[in-house]
Amino acid sequence: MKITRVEAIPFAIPYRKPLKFASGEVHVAEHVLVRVHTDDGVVGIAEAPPRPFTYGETQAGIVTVIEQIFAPQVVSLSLLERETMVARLARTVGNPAAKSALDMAVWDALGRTLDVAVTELLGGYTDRMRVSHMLGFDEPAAMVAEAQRVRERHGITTFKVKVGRRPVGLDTAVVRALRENLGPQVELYVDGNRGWTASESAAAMKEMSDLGLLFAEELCPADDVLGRRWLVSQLDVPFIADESAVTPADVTREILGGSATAISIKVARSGFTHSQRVHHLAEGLGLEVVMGNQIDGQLGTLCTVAFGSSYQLTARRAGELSNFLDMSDDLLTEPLEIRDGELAIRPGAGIGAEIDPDKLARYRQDT
Ligand code: MUC
Ligand code: MG
Repeated sequence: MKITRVEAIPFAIPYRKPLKFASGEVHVAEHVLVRVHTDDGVVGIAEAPPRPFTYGETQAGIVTVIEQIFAPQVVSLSLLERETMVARLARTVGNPAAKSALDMAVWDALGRTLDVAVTELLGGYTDRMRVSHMLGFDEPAAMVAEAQRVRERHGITTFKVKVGRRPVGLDTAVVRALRENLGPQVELYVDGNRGWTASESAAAMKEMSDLGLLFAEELCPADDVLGRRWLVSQLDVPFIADESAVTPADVTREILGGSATAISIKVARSGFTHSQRVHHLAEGLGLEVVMGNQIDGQLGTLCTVAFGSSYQLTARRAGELSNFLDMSDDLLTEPLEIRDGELAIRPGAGIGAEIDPDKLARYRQDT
């Protein structure tokens, strides 16, 4: 069970349709495939999606920090010494996606070694999640058409709507059009990626007060401390901290400071090990949790559903598991399928994913 080698392989797969939101846009999935090899001949895998506009990481930076700092710190550790690994990686500040991919590849390797699914190792609550689809910026008619297409094809009935444009009417018109065209049954919530001020957010939420929203997420920056508290105190829906609450300490600060009342867990930035800590904290605090999406490919999505299916609290709400639908291709031998609005974990050991060698050869950027 000893780690013998860690690979960090940059690859690029274009999006069929770019995803646009208040803090950035993504046209090409420029991710890093992480492979952890052990002395038993087992290989664990995970992917790191760099999000420079949210966490400051780049694809080249992730490859470099893994190759130069993290790989030497974990080689020769056993897969069972995960807390030692966490402590060693913590000597380097930041780099959440790089650390998380390494952590998840280690869990995948452990599952493969023991012939147990990661979901069972973590908690084994269920084997599937309802799916929430994220709608990026566009004209109202195009966003309604996308939601209808996704509902028809995949049975998805929960939608997260990207907001944060100016004037706020651009976005409130979209949410109203979605409610009018999709009917009262669908679940709708909004994510501002810090695009609005606190007062713009309050005005927008007032304008949408008759639309039956489920949540509001990161409408204004958490660093606008008093403005955000003022906003959250007047809302009658849970306010989700996403990019402002990555670590258990962040969650504690945001929740106890009154700047959020619910949280998003993204395994792409807290791996399985730190996501467990965040989950346990959320459970203790009595918070609602949504499994978020860091614009993951299929491998990252499998990691999200593996974690989300592990606990009652994370499986309760629809998880954001469908961004891969907009990618032109992926690396897995067997593509993921969302059926009747649900995504199931893969049967088998670890996270249950295999990389197609031909696809990896086509998309990798280091050869
Ligand atoms: C989200 O929930 O904010 C956009 C940037 C990112 O890191 O994740 C996405 C979705
Ligand atoms: Mg968000």
